[in-house]
Amino acid sequence: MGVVALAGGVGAAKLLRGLVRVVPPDELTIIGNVGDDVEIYGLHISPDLDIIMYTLAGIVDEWRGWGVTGDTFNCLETLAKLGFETWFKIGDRDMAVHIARTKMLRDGLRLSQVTSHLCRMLGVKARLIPATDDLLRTKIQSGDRTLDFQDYFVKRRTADNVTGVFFEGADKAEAAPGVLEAIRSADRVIICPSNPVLSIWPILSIQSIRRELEAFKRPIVGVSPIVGGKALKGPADRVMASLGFEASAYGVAKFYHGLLTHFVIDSVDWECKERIEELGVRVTATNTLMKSLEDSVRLAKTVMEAA
Ligand code: FO1
Repeated sequence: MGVVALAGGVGAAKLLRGLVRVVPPDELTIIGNVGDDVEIYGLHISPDLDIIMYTLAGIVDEWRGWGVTGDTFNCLETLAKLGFETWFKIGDRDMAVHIARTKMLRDGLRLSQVTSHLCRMLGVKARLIPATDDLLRTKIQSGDRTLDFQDYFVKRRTADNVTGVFFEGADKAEAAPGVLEAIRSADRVIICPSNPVLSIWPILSIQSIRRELEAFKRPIVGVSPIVGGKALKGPADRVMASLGFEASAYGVAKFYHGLLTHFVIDSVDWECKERIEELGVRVTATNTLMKSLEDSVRLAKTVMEAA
């Protein structure tokens, strides 16, 4: 028995820092998105896994939500002098983690084994597993162009109109060791307040994970990342609207239709409650903003009590 959380980056990490204070860490398994992973300077970077790992290790740069607090950028500055592109801001300490990950992957370890090692060394007690050890990359379509995720997200600052999204490798990707077993033995699954299209869909695009969740007989509790029609962070509202989903808490519930049993929405969205309940989903309305650790703990408790 335990809790499984499906997680993207910053929004998920904020809920998870509360959840680890409400659920015993050895009962929590976090399944992290790897669709955002990217290779830069020959290094394997797993942004969402790192955001979660740094947050739970207490070393995340709170202001940016990613990277390591107080990091310096000497390596990046030298790379710029050497004529390399430096639009992806990797700090020196962060760089060390990517070097370590890449070295271990080259030595033949799987991403799930590497992640487990990094978490242990950084003092993260909850179990963080990448959704898959196989190649899975989120691709953004904008008209007739196809962009790599980080080109769209960081380099081009989400300026392109998203007309389609696909997940390269999803048809062949297997769930990483431990993922299906964790879901099977969980007494609830939480879908963190991450971008449904860009962060959670890549996880759900892995057929074995989707099937396991569809067969799951206990509560699946979502938390809306959209409040008052606006994404708490990032382009979730614009992406949902441009793909034909309503950019609202209702739109998110509809997106997860068939999976969700319970949904936690913000109190400002109370007028969505009835429509969401018509989808057969029980709704809890509360303050979902997580500005402080106390906010995260309070929301985590609400999520645990929702079902
Ligand atoms: N996000 C940015 O907006 N700009 C960056 O320069 C940036 C660098 C970066 C470096 C390492 C890392 O682990 C994450 C980084 N992120 C950066 C965050 C990340 O790319 C996105 O927030 C996620 O992929 C979306 O969840």
